[in-house]
Order: sequence, then structure tokens, then C-alpha cells
Amino acid sequence: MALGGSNIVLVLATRNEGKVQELKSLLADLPVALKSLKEFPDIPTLAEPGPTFAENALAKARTVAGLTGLPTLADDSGLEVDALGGQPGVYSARYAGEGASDAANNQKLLAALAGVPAGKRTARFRSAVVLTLPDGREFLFTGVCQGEVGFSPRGEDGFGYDPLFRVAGLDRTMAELSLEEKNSISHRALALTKMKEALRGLLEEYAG
Ligand code: ITT
Repeated sequence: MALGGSNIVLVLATRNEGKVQELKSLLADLPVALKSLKEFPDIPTLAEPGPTFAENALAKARTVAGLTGLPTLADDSGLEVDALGGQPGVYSARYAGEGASDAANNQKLLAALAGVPAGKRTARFRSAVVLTLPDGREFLFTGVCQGEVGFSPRGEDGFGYDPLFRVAGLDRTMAELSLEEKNSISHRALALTKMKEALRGLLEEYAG
């Protein structure tokens, strides 16, 4: 891509450490050097202007690719709860207010679902992942993971709503899965699996 050979740099346009960890693990087998926004401290908070995950991921990837001049990958994601008409959706990170902690968001979600019985707490995580290249080419892939919201937090791993999200078909929350297990079924992993095919093609193109 930008630099050629094994020095290819891919910027991960996120300040969410949970995402950084998952993305680094999912992309570990590609011959690229992964840099998160920690390594670009001057980049300001990224705007999320859109009403959709795709628009927000595009905005974040374009902004960081423009500022760094490097190939950039962004993820925009969130939890859609049926009983709440799809909320918190694109507002998942700031459900309990700007800069809210994961614990505060989880507490607000449990309060919003008070009185909603098992079977009516269906939900899904969605992820949109965008790769923007310095030459302007863009790739967008999405992933979905179905489940339901539990009645109390369970598990220590993951981030965000993972302790409340019971994965469909498993008797466990996302936070009770190891990183490897989460990365075999999550919304983000599904989007990234498709993106990796595109990335492999691009790497061949630049190697050749
Ligand atoms: P960046 O914009 O810097 O990437 P962010 O956390 O603000 O970080 P988003 O705007 O995409 O990112 O919001 C995603 C929120 O959705 C995240 O903060 C969680 O609350 C929730 N979320 C997304 N994926 C999740 C996952 O795999 N497990 C748990 N919660 C998740």
C-alpha cells in the first residue's frame, strides 16, 4: 500500500482499546504494521456525523487517511435492541451521555429494559468496517451478531455491552468468551473476514 514491501502501515482509526485489541488480533496474520491512534496523538476526536454505522465508519476512515496519508481502517459499531426500537444503535458509546463509561451505559440499558421479559430482549451487534486508501479507493463491509440482553452483567472479558449480551445459541455472554472465541463469531470479526480478502488482494497488487 503506501510504503511497499513489509513496511506497509495500516492505521486503525479508533481510540477504543477493546476494538484495537480485537482488530490487531484479527489482522495479525497479514504482513502489515498496525498503528492505532495512540501513535497519532495530534489527531482530534473523530466526528460521527451519520445516522448509520456505514456513514460514521466512512467519515472516521476518510478523516484519518486524509491526516496521515496512510491506508486507514475504521470500525463503527453498536447494539440495536428490538424492545427499544433499535436504540442505542449509533449512540451506543454515548448512550448514558458524552464520554459515558461502559458501566454507566450498561446500567442505563438495564434500566430501560426493566420489566421486559426474557424472549423479548432480542438484540444484535452491528459493525461497519471501512478501509480508505491514499489513492481514494474505499472498501466497506458489515457484520451482525444476534443475541439478547441479559438481566445482569456476566463475565470479565471484552468491552462495552459484552457483559450483558448473551450470544444466540450460546449460554454465555460476549464477556464470558475469550478474545479468540469472540473473534470467531462477533459482528466485527465477520466484517473483518470479508475485509481481509480485499486486503490480501491489495497486498498482492502492491507486492507485484
Ligand atoms: P471509536 O469511534 O474511537 O472507534 P467508540 O467506542 O466511540 O470508539 P463507536 O462510535 O463505534 O466507537 O461506538 C461503539 C460502541 O458500541 C462501543 O463503545 C460499545 O459501547 C458498543 N459496542 C460496539 N461493539 C461492541 C462489542 O464488540 N462489544 C461490546 N460493545 C460494543
